[in-house]
Amino acid sequence: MAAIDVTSVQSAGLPKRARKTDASCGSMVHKLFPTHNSARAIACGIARYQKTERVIKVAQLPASVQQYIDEKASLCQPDEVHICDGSADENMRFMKSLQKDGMIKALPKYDNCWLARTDPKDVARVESKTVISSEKRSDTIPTPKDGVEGKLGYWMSPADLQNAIKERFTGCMQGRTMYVIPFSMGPLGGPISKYGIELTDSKYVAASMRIMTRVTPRVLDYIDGGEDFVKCLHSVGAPLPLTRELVNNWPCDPENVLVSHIPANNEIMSYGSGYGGNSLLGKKCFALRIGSTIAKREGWLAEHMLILGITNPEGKKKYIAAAFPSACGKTNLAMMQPSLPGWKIECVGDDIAWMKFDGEGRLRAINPENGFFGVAPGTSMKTNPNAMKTCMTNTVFTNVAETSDGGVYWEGMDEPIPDGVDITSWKNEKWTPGSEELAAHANSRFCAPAGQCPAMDADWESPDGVPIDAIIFGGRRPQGVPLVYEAFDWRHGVFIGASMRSEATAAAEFGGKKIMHDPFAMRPFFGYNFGHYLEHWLSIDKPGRHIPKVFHVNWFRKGADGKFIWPGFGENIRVLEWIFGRMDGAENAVKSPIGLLPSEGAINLDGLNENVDMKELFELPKGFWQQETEEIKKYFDEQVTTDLPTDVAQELNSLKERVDSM
Ligand code: OXD
Ligand code: MN
Repeated sequence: MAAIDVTSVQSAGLPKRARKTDASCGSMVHKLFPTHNSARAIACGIARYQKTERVIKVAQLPASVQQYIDEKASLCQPDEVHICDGSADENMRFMKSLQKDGMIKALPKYDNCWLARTDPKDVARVESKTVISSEKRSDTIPTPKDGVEGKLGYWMSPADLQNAIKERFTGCMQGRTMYVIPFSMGPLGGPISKYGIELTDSKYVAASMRIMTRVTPRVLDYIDGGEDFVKCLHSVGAPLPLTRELVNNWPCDPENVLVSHIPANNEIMSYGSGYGGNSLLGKKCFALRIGSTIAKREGWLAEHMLILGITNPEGKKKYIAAAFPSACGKTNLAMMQPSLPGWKIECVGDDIAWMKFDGEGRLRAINPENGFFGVAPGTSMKTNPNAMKTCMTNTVFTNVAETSDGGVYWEGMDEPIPDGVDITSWKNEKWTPGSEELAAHANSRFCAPAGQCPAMDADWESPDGVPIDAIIFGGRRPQGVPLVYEAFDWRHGVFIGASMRSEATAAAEFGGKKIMHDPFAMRPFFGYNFGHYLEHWLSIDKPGRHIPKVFHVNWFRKGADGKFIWPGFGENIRVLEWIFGRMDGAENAVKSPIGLLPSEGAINLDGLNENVDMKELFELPKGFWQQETEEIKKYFDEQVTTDLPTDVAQELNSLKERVDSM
């Protein structure tokens, strides 16, 4: 590593507070970093942490990691650098310190559970400020039709991104500590797993990353051994002294949020938000956006999918991956308690699947995450008892309401509020049942360790992953789309994924009930041009591979009375039973213009308490499907244009012909 002039470092890179204490750190600097300079700032921080028992020194890190920290510390100018060891002790120190800062509260009703309230301006992913940067625009997004706004991601040129980064990140950590988080996505050392280093100035993020990923210094050994790592930089954008007043003690800079990705460097830089997918960079940024670009290069799939194991009453087991847009009940499905006797569902993951073909041509999937960042409202002992049991210990809640007896509350929790117990809303205001305001924000979350879920599959941490026999696509479709149908083949399945649509979600900044296109449930998460992504999916079908069957489900169809026709939740096992049978070679499907439907009586309704109008549930109104094909055509023509693979265009034409002759 080349020596750099210390004077230039002092004037350019060193944080103010470190500059003041330079003298006291001098000898340490020389001991740890005989030639390397801006590491001086780092060394000052390290000196402090040497008082604790577990100390990892920057100088002990792999050179590539040192270099990364060094570069970003020079830019962000933190006062201190702390390398996280991921231990429970360290985490407890973080929690106590966050509590002291008024950023979280203990929830004494449960065991090691905490509540954070955010600035109400920082409550969701900010898609409009999420960008991918590449030399060529067309590597990131398809070129939309003239005069049409592209909806398949945002591109930023490398030069513009550099300016935006400089503007935002220079000095953004002054007065704060930079936490270095070594983390693994997937079981450590597994053939599908990948590693990351997140640098953040938020202890809340450090604590949440410890739940959501595997945070351990052992990651550094793999990097030292030659493994690459994804570079993740995050700042809340609130250097000290503060220039704006904190709301709820939640530092952020909502006006200047930027969540940026550079696939060519395996790099993520996120500024201004402390919330969820904007700041827990292992999740959407790494596992999906950067992950999908790595997967394309290396010939595998990084998808917004849950993974579940399904066992029939005879003890036969299969695994399914399923893609649903946010807020379609993915977590509920992944942990479902089946209503049919003898059936068992076990959870491998609730949000993301990394899938790779093994040497025998089987598609194997891992859940790269280690925790659940689940939407709280609507979760109850009735809808998802496993999630409720999971989040009663070691959980960080964000933006839920609080009860005066030290517990949490949200819409749809379905639990009576005991007499004398008061509720404080996510906005920190007194809340009474029946109030027009929400008690919990619609995108309020529980962040809980996956290992605590009673429904976890025995193989959920298998490094080689579990074999996938079916892929399900789904959406929230109040009209026209039947409960379930099967693709004719892989190519048709790819088309079904490409034409997915669903009602908007609270997880992003959109409101309302608009039906949005959300191909593969990946619209906010594509790391590269959607047309190229489709080519990649089509290329999966190679001789010698066991290609999964593809299905589409819709639990959300409404009847003429405006009510859901299908009861959903644990009753969805009836649909999975049919899918299981199809995977197993059952001949109980009939051809329809849109795909294969369950033949009459093939969906088991035994013991179903409600009277379900199966005819209405499976009806295919010609007018609806004509309009649907028109919508899909318009979307492809306007958004994907010349990047649409011919195979997908042909599938659309065939669907149109079949629908026209209905
Ligand atoms: C999520 C999402 O998982 O928005 O948070 O999809
Ligand atoms: Mn998701």
